[in-house]
Amino acid sequence: NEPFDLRLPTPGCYLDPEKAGMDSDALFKGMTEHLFFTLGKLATSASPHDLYMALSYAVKDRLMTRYLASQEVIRKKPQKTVAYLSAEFLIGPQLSNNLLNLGITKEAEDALKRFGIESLSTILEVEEEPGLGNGGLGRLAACYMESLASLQVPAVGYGIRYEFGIFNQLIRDGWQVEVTDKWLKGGWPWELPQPDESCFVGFGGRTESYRDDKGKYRSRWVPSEHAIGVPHDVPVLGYRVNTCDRLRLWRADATESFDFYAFNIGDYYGAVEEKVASETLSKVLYPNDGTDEGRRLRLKQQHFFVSCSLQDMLRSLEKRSIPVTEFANHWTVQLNDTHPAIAVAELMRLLIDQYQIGWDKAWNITTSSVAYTNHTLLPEALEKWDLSLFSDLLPRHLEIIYEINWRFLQQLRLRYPGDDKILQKLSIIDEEGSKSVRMAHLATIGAHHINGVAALHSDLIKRQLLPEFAELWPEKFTNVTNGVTPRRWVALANPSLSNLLEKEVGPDWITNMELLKKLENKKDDANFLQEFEETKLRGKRKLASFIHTKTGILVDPSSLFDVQVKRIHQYKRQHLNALQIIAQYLRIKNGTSNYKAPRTVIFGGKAAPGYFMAKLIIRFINGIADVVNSDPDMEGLLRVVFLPDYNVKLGEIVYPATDLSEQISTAGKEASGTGNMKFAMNGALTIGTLDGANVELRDLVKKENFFLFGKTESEIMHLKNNSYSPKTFIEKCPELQEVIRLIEIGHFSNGDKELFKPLLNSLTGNDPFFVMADFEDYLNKQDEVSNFWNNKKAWNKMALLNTARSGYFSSDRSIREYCESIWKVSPMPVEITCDIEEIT
Ligand code: HBZ
Repeated sequence: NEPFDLRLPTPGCYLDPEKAGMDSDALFKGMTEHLFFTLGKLATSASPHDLYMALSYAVKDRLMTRYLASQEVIRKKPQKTVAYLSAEFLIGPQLSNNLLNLGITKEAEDALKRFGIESLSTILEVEEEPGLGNGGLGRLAACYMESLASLQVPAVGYGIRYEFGIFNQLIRDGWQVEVTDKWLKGGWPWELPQPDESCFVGFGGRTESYRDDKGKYRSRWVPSEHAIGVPHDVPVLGYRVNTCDRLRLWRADATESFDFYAFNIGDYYGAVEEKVASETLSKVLYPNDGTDEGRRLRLKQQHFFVSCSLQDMLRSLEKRSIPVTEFANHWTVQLNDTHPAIAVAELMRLLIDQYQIGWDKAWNITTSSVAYTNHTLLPEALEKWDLSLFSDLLPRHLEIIYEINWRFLQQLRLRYPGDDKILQKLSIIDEEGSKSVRMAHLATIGAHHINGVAALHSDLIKRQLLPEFAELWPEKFTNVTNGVTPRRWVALANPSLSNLLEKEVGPDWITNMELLKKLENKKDDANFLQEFEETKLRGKRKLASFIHTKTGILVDPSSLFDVQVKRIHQYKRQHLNALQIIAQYLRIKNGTSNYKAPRTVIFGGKAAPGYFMAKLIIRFINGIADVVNSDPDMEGLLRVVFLPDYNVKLGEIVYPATDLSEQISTAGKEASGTGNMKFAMNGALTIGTLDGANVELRDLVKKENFFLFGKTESEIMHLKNNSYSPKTFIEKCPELQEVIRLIEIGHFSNGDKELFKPLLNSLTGNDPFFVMADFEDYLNKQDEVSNFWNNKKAWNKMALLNTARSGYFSSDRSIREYCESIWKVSPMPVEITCDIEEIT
């Protein structure tokens, strides 16, 4: 393994690869040059945004040696590379992360001081985050890229460079208002456009057969439309290693040839329309995190980025003179949910039509390289495409899918002779109603592994979602429990906790979270627990000040910070939390003694713009907040806050400031959850159901350090199958009746009795998410929470044990599991040396 030679003319390449160029003088110089040459500004008139840009460019320069060295290593010594295909990468702000991973945060602070900036946070605050994802799934992809690089695994993340990411959320009169996210408006310094590596993608048209050179009949696609994918690469540096992987995001451009043709025939407007249409492709992220709308443009987006990515992988083999038949030895392709599942058909098409490889060989290559991660069991979220839409847009892919399906069904016929039911059930084509293509079936048939994202979820995939597939191919089905990166979610977000951890167990916990187990020794050490509490208080003060600035609400950092941040969804049951707040409000109002501890209940999260109930839940929470926060009786006892525009940046403020983490989804509905992990690492206690990764979290932290409530998945199933009636639960619970009555009379809607009716009707009608069934247990558990809160020593001990025992949820562990059991790839350290003698 030859070391990368630093003498290549790369900026940020200095004599000592460890240190040079990384000191504050060099950073200052780099910033000054970028201010002058790149931004056209004088240091004397630079705004904080200018300084942010200058520092970011200077830091990006310092990634380049590692970035190029990492690519060079793969070129020289071919080894299997992970291709993580995801329609979303919610990467968050880049500057602080890159400073941390390079190990030059202090140096950057010193450089900034010379521009009169006393605190790095002034600069970090002006950074725009790219909101290229909806929630958990997109953020998971970002954590995984960071862990891959930190574990020195060669990897490329492939996705879409949306011009507009997830909308920004405003709250107006208690309602969510969506505003376009113009993350690129001030320029984004972290990307490297690579127009020379653009790819051509077709859509529509027809297929035709023709005779090849050998006289053999073949099929080919004649698309009617094209788009060009221009790669925009974002370097992803690992923590204190040389590996710098790549996130390759495709931007859609119009094709010039078509424009010229149109110009020639004088159809100027037609040409412009074509250009507008193909540039619309990567315009906007679909803001749905659950329901699948089955929109034409979305299928186009999926095919667009998948086709570009696969062409890019194949091209990389050609460049290295590796035969494409070796594809599976060089690329392992992970599908992040079914959004990139068209890859199964597209890889087949490229191999067969473009590279003239026979079906069996192509199928073998495809199924040896593709694996699929499922993130949901919710039927409305499973992607299906109308056959008519599919054949219109991707006619050749449909032919290939029919062939895949036919061969698969033949296999089934042998195994289950005469059983047409099972054939219908497993077929890629859903024949019911208007026919459609089931993307989960395509992915399952085309993949060598299918994994769920938490133990319970993976189990339910086998038992409920795809039982016949699991019986057919038990060896394909596996679990990889999600994880989150401790670099962003602890080291960056929570510096005071990190300092304490470092003092106690040394610096290596950042890459080996299991070391935190050592903290268990401190669980009865009053001084240590006090220090631990101090770190939490610091986080709470910061959040309190943020809340005040953003909402005008004053909250008390010594109250219990009870937090639920995640997308707004009925299954996540923010309304269960809201109802519980009303019950507490009533207790205080009624002067009963069972209100136990002062609380600040904080919510954050976006609702899909077309999801009426979710938007009504936001309005409901704000209605409650208005009443509670303006009532003098609540002073010092209860506060309710809805934090607008929850995103990665805000998450970094919220997690360290939380005492109680709300993970209260209906059992069986939340595939994993990842917020639950971030909270636990930062020393929050969880109140939660036995759902998703909560199950594993509770096992790890031990049941006495977790507030469990609610029906289990099998109890929920039982209720469902035995004509569940929420009324029976309401009748048993007088407090719940009072809560409902108060909403009915319009107490939280200025007397408007209609506003929350749809919500109440749902809850008291069929209550699809079993809110009524779990209410009483939840309320009782909240009392237990309050009792513990009143015993600070006990609370701190439990909180410490959560931090100490949550190391399992590091995404490093998840990625190791993917590498070993699914991808079969190993780390490949990148060496960089520089012979000073030779240079001078
Ligand atoms: O993926 C989430 C799951 O709900 C959550 O339980 C899990 O922890 C997380 C990571 O595995 N799923 C999503 O976030 N899903 C989406 O954001 C989504 C986006 C576009 C869609 C469908 C779902 O069309």
